[in-house]
Amino acid sequence: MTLYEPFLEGARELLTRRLELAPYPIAEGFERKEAVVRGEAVVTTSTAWHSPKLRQIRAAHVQGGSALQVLNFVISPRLEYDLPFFGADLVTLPGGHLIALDMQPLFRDDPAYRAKYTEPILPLFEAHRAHLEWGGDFPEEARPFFSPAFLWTRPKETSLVETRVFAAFVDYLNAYLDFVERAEPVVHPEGLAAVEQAQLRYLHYRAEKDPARGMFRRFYGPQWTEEYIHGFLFDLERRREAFHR
Ligand code: DBV
Repeated sequence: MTLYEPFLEGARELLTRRLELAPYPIAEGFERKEAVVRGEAVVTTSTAWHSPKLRQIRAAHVQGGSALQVLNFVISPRLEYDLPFFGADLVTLPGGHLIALDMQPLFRDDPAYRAKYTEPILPLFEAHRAHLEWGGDFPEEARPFFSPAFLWTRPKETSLVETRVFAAFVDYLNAYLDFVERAEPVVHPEGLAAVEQAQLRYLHYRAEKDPARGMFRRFYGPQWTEEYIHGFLFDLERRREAFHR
């Protein structure tokens, strides 16, 4: 078992139990990609589903030995819902572990939005934060996209990832699925337009600033990497026509 396999399997199990899941199309060449880097195979696998309220639930899983493990897991709601994004960036590199876990708000500075989607999870955040030291600086420009419940930590012990981080991941995902269960479609045209603009802003930022770009380019080349980023990881810009009713 590699470090993040239980996270992906745990998510699969929860999502299967709580949602009506269907497979989300993955273009040829993205389901599995392999390169040999300094004698070691680095394999990237993609998994994706959708559900009646969630446009894309997707995972990118990079496995390249004990010093290179990444699970990036993002849920993008359908454009009819004002739900936040679910975002987990679980990264293990030679320098150590880096963990980002959040429900990223569409309208961070709107008090009503905050009351609806952030305040209810603050108790969870506080409970987990007590065991996971703040990870320190992160890019200033990313700040607007994170919620006040952003768990950001660089655990020194792998056992902390397997226990506390895993528990936080499951709790955040369950809390997210509670929001999904209760979500009602937005009906006002201005509301729908605001949701779409906020989703595009976020996904555009993620695609432009993807911290994995350098790594993927080194392993698999620039052409595959750009296609993977824009055609799979953050694909709304390219596919938005398909998601308009
Ligand atoms: N990050 C991704 C995707 C990845 C991925 C799609 C498939 O968005 C991996 C892989 N993240 C990844 C890797 C690193 C990070 C770092 C490989 C290490 C980069 C390196 O050190 O070379 C949160 N991820 C980071 C960092 C942050 C995040 C803050 C460290 C700072 C940095 O180097 O940029 N997750 C990241 C982020 C958002 C998020 C910025 C949202 C706005 O959800």
